[in-house]
Amino acid sequence: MKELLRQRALALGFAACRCTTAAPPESAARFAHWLAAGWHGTMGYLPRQAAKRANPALVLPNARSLVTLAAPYATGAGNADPAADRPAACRGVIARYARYADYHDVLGVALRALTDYLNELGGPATRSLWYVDTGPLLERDLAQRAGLGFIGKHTNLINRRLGNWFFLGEIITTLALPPDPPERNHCGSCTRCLAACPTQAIRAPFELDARRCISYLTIELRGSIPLELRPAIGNRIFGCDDCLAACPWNRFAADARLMRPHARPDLAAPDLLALLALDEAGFQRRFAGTPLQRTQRRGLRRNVAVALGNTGDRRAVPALQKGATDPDPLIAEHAAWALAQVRARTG
Ligand code: B12
Ligand code: SF4
Repeated sequence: MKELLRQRALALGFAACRCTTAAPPESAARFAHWLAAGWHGTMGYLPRQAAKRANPALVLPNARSLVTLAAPYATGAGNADPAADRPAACRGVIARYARYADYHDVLGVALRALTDYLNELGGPATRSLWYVDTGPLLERDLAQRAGLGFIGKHTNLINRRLGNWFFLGEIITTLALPPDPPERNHCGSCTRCLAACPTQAIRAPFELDARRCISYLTIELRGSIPLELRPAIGNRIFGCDDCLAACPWNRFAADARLMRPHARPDLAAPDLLALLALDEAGFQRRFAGTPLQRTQRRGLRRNVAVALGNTGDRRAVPALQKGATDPDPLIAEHAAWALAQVRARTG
């Protein structure tokens, strides 16, 4: 049954499919410690669902197995120098994973089909739930135990054959599937990801202070971005890839088979001035169905203001002056900060 499931997963476009038991993840205690330290910042859903994350049996009663799947999203840049990802002034950078239609939707279609297939194989008593990202599971820990890859020092899962540019999805099920052997860590003495991080968010190997991570600051944080972290954000307006791009295992980065038909190359280097000027209808036209919906127009314009401040380009002055009088105090404050940055640089 497991082999049939694996073949169907590959046919649907996943690059790897492994199984583990539904026993609590080994890092549950580390997760509790991380929460206690407050490193999750304002992501209140993490402590709210902490008990479930520490015990998959609370997610699905009588759960016995977990199927874990990898869907690559490499954009073809392989292991390029992170600096090469930074285009010219007045252009922003969107993290690679977000240069596609929303992966929750794309993977959701494939995961639903695979879950239906698994339930068919298992018979009428089988219960299964699928998740991608939003489920109350410690996805990377479970995937490591299933042998799908190992948690790197940047805290993301690395597969020796696929590199680290891939999403994770899971099916949790009442079926008993034979578990695959776990993977062990292969980082060795490499610390390139720690050195690459612009904000020193990776405090120690495997320990990420999310409150400093540019991905958190530009996507999850709703309010004001701490002043001391703004310069390090550079022209990243949604997410960050620097620690992932630094990983040497990406020389094996795999083809984004499942995601490729949903690529949005227009999101690679967007014009910051055009983004700052977007009204709500314009935002929806450009970003409906993409991961950028998460920040909404307000969060994106806040990020764009910071990026324009960091480019130091005089051409941004009129737009930032207008932004500084925006009726939304969040936008006005970030635009005023950016204006001061540009003026300080250009005199
Ligand atoms: C919250 C969250 C975030 C937060 C916090 C990140 C984090 N590292 O936890 C923020 C917003 C910062 C974030 C950013 C990103 N995220 Co995110 N995120 C999540 C989410 C929803 C939960 C993660 C979680 O539970 N964190 C809890 C903390 C405690 O985890 P942790 O710090 O990594 O510590 C764990 C392990 O490292 C381990 N551990 C700790 N110490 C040690 C020591 C040793 C020796 C070992 C072996 C293990 C170990 O135990 C801890 C407990 O689980 C998951 C989806 C999910 N449900 O799992 C996606 C997820 C992790 N994110 C994902 C992605 C793609 C990203 C970004 C790359 C997006 C981007 N380009 O901007 C960045 C990467 C930043 C980074 N370096 O991690 C993918 C990762 C895929 C993969 N290959 O691993 C996931 C799995 C979503 C998905 N389904 O694809 N994310
Ligand atoms: S995503 Fe960027 S800011 Fe976050 S840990 Fe990695 S390099 Fe640092």
